[in-house]
Amino acid sequence: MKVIIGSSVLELVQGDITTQETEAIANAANSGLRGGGGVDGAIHRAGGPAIMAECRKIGGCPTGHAVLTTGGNLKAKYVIHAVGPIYRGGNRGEAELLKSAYLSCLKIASEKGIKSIAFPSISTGVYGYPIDEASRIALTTVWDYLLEHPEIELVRFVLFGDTNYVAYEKTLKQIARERGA
Ligand code: AR6
Repeated sequence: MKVIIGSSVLELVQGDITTQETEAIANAANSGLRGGGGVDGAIHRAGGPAIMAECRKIGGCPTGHAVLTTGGNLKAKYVIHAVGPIYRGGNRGEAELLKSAYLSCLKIASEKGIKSIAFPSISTGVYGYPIDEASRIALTTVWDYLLEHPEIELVRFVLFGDTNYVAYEKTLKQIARERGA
């Protein structure tokens, strides 16, 4: 599914983020930037040791923020490591932190002149964020940002598996309807 926002494209695809040819891909990292399972593990495996070497130098990243490294052996030139919140019921500032994780990535992309970026569904795996709520935060944050930042031409959400894709598609359709798009 694809939506045009101003002069930019917001797109949902089902697939593996490590094979994307966008200029940057975002990672769902932990605050120690130590690598792990899920999409983080997949990105480090596919991108090779140069990514971890830079993560070690950077040392860490607070929840709700993001940092940039090389893409190593990936097709993407950069990885933007975002740290989403662990979901603890929803009353511990999770929504703001998740929004801030996406915004940090987008701001880094704008500053670096990165025109295309792919996102995984941050926090909805090991970190347990319910996907209906998380997808609404992810998609509204990106939508609002693209309205103000035409320098980013493409944002692609790469959803792992059918269920995740369907959840994002449902949310994006709702948002588009609400916004008359
Ligand atoms: N491409 C796209 N999405 C993927 C891929 C892939 N190759 N592999 C998994 N996903 P998670 P989190 C999806 O757990 O919840 C790690 O250990 C997955 O299906 O990767 O933010 C880190 O080191 C899910 O929809 O990230 C942290 O410690 C989404 O990516 C912690 O997990 C996010 O799931 C972060 O947890």
